[in-house]
Amino acid sequence: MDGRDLVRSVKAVGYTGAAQGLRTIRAAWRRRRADAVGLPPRGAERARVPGPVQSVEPGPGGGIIRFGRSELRILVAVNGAVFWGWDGAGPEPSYALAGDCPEPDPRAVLEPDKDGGWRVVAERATVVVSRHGAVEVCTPGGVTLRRDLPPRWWEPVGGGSARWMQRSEVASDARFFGLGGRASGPRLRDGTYRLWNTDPGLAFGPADDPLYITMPVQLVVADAGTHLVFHDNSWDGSVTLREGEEGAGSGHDRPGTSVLRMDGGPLRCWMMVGTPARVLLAWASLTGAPALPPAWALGHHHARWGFGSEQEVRRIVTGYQERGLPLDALHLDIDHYDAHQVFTVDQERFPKLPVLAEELRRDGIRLVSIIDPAVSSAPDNAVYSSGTGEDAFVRDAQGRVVRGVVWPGDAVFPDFTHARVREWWGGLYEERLAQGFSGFWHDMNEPTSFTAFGESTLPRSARHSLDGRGGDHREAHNVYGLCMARAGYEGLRRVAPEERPFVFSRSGWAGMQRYGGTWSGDVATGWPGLRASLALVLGLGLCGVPYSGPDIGGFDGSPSPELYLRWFQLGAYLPLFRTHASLRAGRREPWEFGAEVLEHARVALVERRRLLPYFVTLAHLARRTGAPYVRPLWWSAPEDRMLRDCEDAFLLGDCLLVAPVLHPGADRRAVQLPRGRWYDTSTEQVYEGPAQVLVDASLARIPVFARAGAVVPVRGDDGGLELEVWAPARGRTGGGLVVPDAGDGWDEPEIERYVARWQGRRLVVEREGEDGVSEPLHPVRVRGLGKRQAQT
Ligand code: NBV
Repeated sequence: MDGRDLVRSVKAVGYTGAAQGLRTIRAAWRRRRADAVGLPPRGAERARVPGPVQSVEPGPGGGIIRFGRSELRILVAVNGAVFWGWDGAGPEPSYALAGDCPEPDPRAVLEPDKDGGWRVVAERATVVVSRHGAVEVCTPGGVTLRRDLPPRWWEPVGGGSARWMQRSEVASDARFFGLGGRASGPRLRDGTYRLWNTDPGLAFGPADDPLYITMPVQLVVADAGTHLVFHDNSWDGSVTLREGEEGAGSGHDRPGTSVLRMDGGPLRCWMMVGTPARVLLAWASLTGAPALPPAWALGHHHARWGFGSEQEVRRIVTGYQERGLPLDALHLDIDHYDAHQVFTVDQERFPKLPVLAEELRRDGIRLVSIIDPAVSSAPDNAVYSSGTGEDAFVRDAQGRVVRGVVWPGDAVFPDFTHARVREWWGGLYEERLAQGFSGFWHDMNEPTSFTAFGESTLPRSARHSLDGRGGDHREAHNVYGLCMARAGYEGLRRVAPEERPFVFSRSGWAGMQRYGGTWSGDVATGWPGLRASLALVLGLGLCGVPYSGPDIGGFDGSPSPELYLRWFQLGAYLPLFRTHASLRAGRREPWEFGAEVLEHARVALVERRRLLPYFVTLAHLARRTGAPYVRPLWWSAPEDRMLRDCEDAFLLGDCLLVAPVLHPGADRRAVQLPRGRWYDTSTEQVYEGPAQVLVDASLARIPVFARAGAVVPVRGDDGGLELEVWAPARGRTGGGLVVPDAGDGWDEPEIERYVARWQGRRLVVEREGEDGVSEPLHPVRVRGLGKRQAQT
């Protein structure tokens, strides 16, 4: 057992008592025994490479190239994405893809290349395959974006899934992002990143890896272009990244490298090239549009493990109301369950939950429920009986139901990779709706099962349906949370068809955005934790998951008033704006940190509420385009190397640039501004980018800039929508999109398009429609006309 496992199990025991400790010891032995008999022994292996090219078979969008010891299938799809798979691997079946594999592009054809190689020329990329199986993807201009060397396999002599390794080269100036939620990011430094969803067990900091969401998705940004590469394989694996080095004009550049090693499963990948926006659009068209959260989920949420009782919930809500602080959702953690059992309520401490929920709802506050996948195996547990009747629980290789240990004690795990089980589970949300809950917070779904030693998850030999194909936990582990999210989302669509489901899930995989979002998990209280939480949101957005946010204040411990406030100010500009903490941590209510913090937190809360229409617009645009709300500064200028390395600020949509304070004691901070004119939103001072500027960052605020010409939909004093227009520079125009939707249903609001332009000395704002221009549909407030040029 490694030290972390030990601490983790001691901690789990600490929360739930000594009996739990014994259970975790028994569970660890059970797990070890299950794998000893259930996993194929690792015997002798035979190494293999593709060998020389032998023949080709052109087909739609590409074709098949046969080598001595393998074959390569290439397909360019109509959305511009390129697929290739070795050893007969095709795009399906896949847990990442939203639907059927996209149609092949009929214009992409396989043709001979130099030196006995082959190539497929498509509109956005050319794929060149050497006669030994190296695969190179180039821009239409012929610049190489990525070069995969011929892969290598190690096959068990007695049969079974082969391990494999794929080494790739990228430009020497390239930067790596993605791989799911990585606390050390957003820029992924040299190192090895594991692909195995993991509950770190303890509150984590930037050095902890892997975490709850891993994905074989790399977003690579280089001078020559941006590409996203996705290895569609859910097995355990690792990626070793090494940034390249430029030879300062000597011509001896060293390329960046990525070495991907997988323990099994298919060697297949998708690649998309173009601008970041184009790449994310293609990614969303392949893996699905991000679910649209209901408008209330874009407001402020307050949570805590240990609210404990109806009285405590009322005390907190009154605390918000008496101080006039906006609150949109309150979350109930596992302590509202009866004996920690999912889909139950402790009737003593919450005797009339539906009544409480209804009262809160009338005050504009929704209740959100935690949902753990593990079901108590106590014989009188109703979910256990009904699941047993459905044969819903994961079994081991001998056919026995796998028993683990989670909060309720001995527990069993639904096999979410089975359609029938997903349907059964989804139906259980009806009970939650009847209790008055409006949103769902999926936890512990890596899945986590406490063990005194070894990995805190299910045995690798545990059997899963994998939607009829059959397989074991080595393949199912990483998609467990994704399939649970699907079960919840689809169940809610059935039982409450009129409302947009709100589901956010701690674990997940490529494609999880179809069902909702995620949050940071148990980020450690401390300044490094604050920085890690921004890294996670940015990195996940680049993997196609636009809705997430941290536990403001950190999960454990007690933040200093300054740290709490800085976290709060950052959180106010992130999609999920939620304060949360552990049972044993200090409080997280804004009034617990003194009068000064309360006043500054109030400003952040009020500003978030004012920006709500903008967040709703960003949510709609994310659904339509795959573009995350929170974007790195290089989003619109990936060729700007300074921006590529800038990790302490972000763009919120097209209009705003947010520069959080991530270090203690700051009263000013430097901000790297991209090209163009920017206004400091609190002083209206003008700055011309590209530039590095030094701005005030006293405790009262974090710097936020508006792009000149931006049209930001905001909530006016009367609650109606207003357009805040930031004056474009003279001679320039501005504009933006607005999606007016204050609801939580399925009505499709029409997108409004606005333009702002100078007419002599007057700034005119008009709505542009199919039938010409018209008056804006909302009151307009122009800002930045005072135009005070700052000294930079
Ligand atoms: O359900 C309790 C916590 C929850 O508050 C937290 O947000 C999750 O990430 N949960 C983890 C389980 C306990 C962790 C020690």
